[in-house]
Amino acid sequence: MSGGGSATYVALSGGIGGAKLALGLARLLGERLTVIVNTGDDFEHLGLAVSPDVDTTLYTLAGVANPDTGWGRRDETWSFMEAIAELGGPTWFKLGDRDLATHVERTRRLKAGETPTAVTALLSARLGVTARVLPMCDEPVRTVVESEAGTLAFQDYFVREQCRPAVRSLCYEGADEARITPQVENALSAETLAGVILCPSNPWLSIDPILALPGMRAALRARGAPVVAVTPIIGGNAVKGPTAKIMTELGLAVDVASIARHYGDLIDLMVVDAADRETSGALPVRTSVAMTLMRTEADKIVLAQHCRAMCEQLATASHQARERQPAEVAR
Ligand code: FO1
Repeated sequence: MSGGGSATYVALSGGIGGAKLALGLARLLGERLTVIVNTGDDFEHLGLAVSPDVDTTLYTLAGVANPDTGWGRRDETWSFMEAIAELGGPTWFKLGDRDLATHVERTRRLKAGETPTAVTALLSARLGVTARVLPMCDEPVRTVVESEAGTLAFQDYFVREQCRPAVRSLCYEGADEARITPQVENALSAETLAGVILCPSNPWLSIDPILALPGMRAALRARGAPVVAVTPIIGGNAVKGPTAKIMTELGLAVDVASIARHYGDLIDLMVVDAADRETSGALPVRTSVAMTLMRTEADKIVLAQHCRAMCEQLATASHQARERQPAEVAR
C-alpha cells in the first residue's frame, strides 16, 4: 500500500477528528508521515504536564485510544479518579490510570530537562508508533478563549464548561515567542516532501495555534509542495465537537466556504464531502469531493489515499505548468 517511493508527507492535526485522518495517513505512509500536533490545549493539572492533542494522536496511531471518547486510552481503569474524588480533589478532567502514567512520565522527563519533542519521541517509540509525531513547538503556547463568561483557559472552556460559553475570540498565548523546532523545519524542508495535509480538525482550536507560530505559514509553502485541507464541516454540520457552534458565535456561516476563506491562500485544494458537492463549485479554492466522514479504519485509509492522490495531481499540474512556461529566450 505504500506506493509513491520515498515521498514524504506532513499532516497538521489536533483533536480527535484530526487524529482519525492521521491514522489513515499513517497506515498508508508509515515513517514517511510526520504529524505536527497542536499543543495549545496543553495545561498543568494536578501538578502534571498534560498534552491532550499529542496524547490523542499517539494513542490513536498506536491503536490504544479509547474508541468511544477518542481521547484517553482503551481498557482503562479509574482507581486514581475514585481516590482523588474521595480526597475531594478535582474530578472535572478525567485521568484514567493508564493515561495517568503518560502524564506522570512526561512531567518527570520535562522536569529532568527534556524537551516536549524528545518526550513525545520517547512515548511514541514506546507505543510502537512508526509515523513521526512532533509537537508544533517546544515552548508553551496556550489557546485562550475570550467568551461571554470571561477569559477561559482552553480546558476550562472545552471540558469544565463543556464549550457552553459563547466564544467572542481566541488567542494563542506564547505563540509569538515560540519557534518552529528543527524537527518540524526538517520535515517541511525535506526534498522528498510531496504534500502537506491539514487534517479535519477544528481550524480555530486545533490548526490556528500551529499557524500562529512565527514562520510556520512560510515553512508550509517553502518547498512548494501542495497543501490540501480536509473540511471538518459536512453539510453545514461539524462531525464532532464545537466547530459549528464556534463558527456561528464568530458570525460565520457554518459551511465549507467559511473554512476555505479561513485558510485562504495557504491551501491549494480543499477536500469536501459529497454532501457539499453542489456548493463546492462556488468556493474560492479548488475542491475535490470524497467521503470525509470516517467511521471505520478503511474510511480513514481511503480518505488518506484521496489526499495523497490530490497532492500528486496538484504536483503534476504545477510541474507541467512550469514546463509550459515559455523559457525566457534571449531576444
Ligand atoms: N475531554 C473531555 O471532554 N472530558 C475529559 O474528562 C477529558 C479528559 C482528557 C484526558 C486526557 C486527554 O489527553 C484528553 C482529555 N479530554 C477530555 C479531551 C481533551 O480535552 C480534548 O481532546 C482536547 O483538548 C481538544 O481536542
